[in-house]
Amino acid sequence: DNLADLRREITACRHCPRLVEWRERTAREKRAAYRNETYWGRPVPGFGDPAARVLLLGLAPGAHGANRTGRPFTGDGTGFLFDALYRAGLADRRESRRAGDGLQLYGLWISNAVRCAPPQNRPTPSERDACLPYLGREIALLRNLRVAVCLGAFAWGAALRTFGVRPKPKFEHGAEHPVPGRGITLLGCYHTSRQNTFTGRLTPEMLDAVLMRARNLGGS
Ligand code: DU
Ligand code: SF4
Repeated sequence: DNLADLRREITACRHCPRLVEWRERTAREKRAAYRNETYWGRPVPGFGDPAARVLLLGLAPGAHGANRTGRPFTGDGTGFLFDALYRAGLADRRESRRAGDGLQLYGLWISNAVRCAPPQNRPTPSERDACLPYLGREIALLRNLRVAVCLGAFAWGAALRTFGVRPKPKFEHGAEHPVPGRGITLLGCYHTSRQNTFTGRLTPEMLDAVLMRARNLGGS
C-alpha cells in the first residue's frame, strides 16, 4: 500500500449509492455557477506532508466546499482554518482555494472521516463504516503520526473506531486521549464550521491553542 495508490482508489470509489448520486447531482446543478473552474464532484482524498506527525481530521466534504474544490476545508469561504495553520507554522500560506493550488503543509496531513459530501453533512452509519477503512489505511501509511486532531464529535468517533478504543472517551473541545500501544494521542476540537466560528463557539485563539498542543505532542 502507498499514499498515491490510496489516493487513486479513493478518488475512483463508487461504493455508497446515495453519496455518489448526491455528489454528482450537486456538481451537475452547480457547475454553471462555477463555469470557469473544474467542479470536482468526486470523493475527496487527504493531502499534505507524507512525513506528518499531526493529522487533522474532519467529518466529510462540504457540498459546495471540498466537493467543488477537491481539497478538504476549502471553497466555503471562511479561511478560518488555514489562517490558523499558517500561524502555527503548519502551512506555507494563509489560504487555500482548491486542490493543486501549490499549498504546502509542514508536518501535517489533512483528511476527512468520510470522503464524499453527504446531504445535511450527515453520513449514515453504513456510509461511515464503508468509508472508514480508507482512514485506517491512511493512518497506517503516515508512519510518523503522533497526534490526531479530531474536528467535531463525528471525527472523534471515527478515530476511536479506527483505533478500536473501548470504552469510548467522550468528545469535548480540549479532550485528550492517548491511544494505548499506538504512540498516538487524539485531541478533540470543535469543528471549524461556520456554525461554530460565526457564533464564537470556536475562536481563533481556541484553535491556536489546540494546534499548539498538537505540535508539542508531535515533538515539532
Ligand atoms: O507531489 P508532492 O510534492 O508530493 O505533493 C503532493 C501534494 O502534497 C501537494 O498538494 C503538496 C502536498 N505536500 C505538502 O503539503 N507538504 C509536503 O511536505 C509535501 C507535499
Ligand atoms: Fe466510497 Fe467513501 Fe464515497 Fe462511500 S463515502 S462512495 S466509501 S469514498
